[in-house]
Amino acid sequence: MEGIVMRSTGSFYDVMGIDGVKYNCRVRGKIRLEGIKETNPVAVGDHVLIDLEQDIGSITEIMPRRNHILRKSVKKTGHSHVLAANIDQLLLVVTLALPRTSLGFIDRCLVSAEAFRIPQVLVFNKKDLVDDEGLQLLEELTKLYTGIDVSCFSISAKYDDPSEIREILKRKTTLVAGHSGVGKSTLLNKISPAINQPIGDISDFSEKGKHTTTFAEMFPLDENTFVIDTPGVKEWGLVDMNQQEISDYFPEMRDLRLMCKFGSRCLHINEPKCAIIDAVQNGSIALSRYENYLSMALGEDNRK
Ligand SMILES: Nc1nc2c(ncn2[C@@H]2O[C@H](COP(=O)(O)OP(=O)(O)OP(=O)(O)O)[C@@H](O)[C@H]2O)c(=O)[nH]1
Ligand SMILES: [Mg+2]
Ligand SMILES: [Zn+2]
Repeated sequence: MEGIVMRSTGSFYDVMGIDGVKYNCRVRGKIRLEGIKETNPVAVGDHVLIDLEQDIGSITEIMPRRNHILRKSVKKTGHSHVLAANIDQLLLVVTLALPRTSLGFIDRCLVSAEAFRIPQVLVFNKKDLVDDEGLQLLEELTKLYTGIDVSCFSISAKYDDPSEIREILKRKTTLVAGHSGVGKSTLLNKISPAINQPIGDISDFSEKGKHTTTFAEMFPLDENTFVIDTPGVKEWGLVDMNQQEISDYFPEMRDLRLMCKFGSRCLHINEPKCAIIDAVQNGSIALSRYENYLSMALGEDNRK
């Protein structure tokens, strides 16, 4: 029978069969996807074939993926983790307070999604906790990211009506990601009480979340509408990309970089007549974006 992987624990999978029933499955034998070294061969969102002869189903085949999104494992070198397969957009939940998401983290997530050609949406959550200074920053960031075609929303998932966000989910499969404690599960529960995910506290000491959601799980909202709640991540390791490629994944640099004197060999670090450096100096490319570009191009660590 054909089905979609709704939840993965790494050894067990919940697969929704085309009959609408959820089956608990394991992977039988070795399933290999060509060219990818992954810690998890089967991901949430995968279309699979299952064999239901035993009391526990077996996943026997993964159908070709339309796309997937990977994050490099920061602990194990050379390993990548598929966050989900067959998705239409990434919804990145970030916060300016409790915990504070860094712009470096935001840009790494956006670049990763862009590398897999997955459109991105930014949700600034916990608006109720933001002071006047924070509200000004929120306004600036909204302007910055809207300017590079990332849709931005600000909300307090705890108190506000999320209908605007529900609207952009329609007829799409959306991967919801972000640091632990930013309110991903709170937002999804508000969007649909049927989701009913557990919610965690924020540690008083570190002001960080407590990794309440432990496995990625997909929930149906309406017909052809799915959302995937994921465990919070601390760092977002970029998958291998060469230095030239990185500026391709910054939409504001993509066309401009063709104007650099050294053309495609320019890495926009300190080369003469660099169109990107000029644009940073005249303010048409945001300094924070350029600094995060540099940290990625120079291969600095992912913890910023
Ligand atoms: N003040 C305020 N608190 C919020 C808001 N949204 C979520 N929270 C709180 O933030 C804490 C963490 O929320 P979760 O929804 O569990 O966060 P998460 O992103 O799913 O975290 P992980 O599952 O650990 O990745 C809870 O105490 C929520 O009540 C908000 O808009 N305002
Ligand atoms: Mg959660
Ligand atoms: Zn350049």
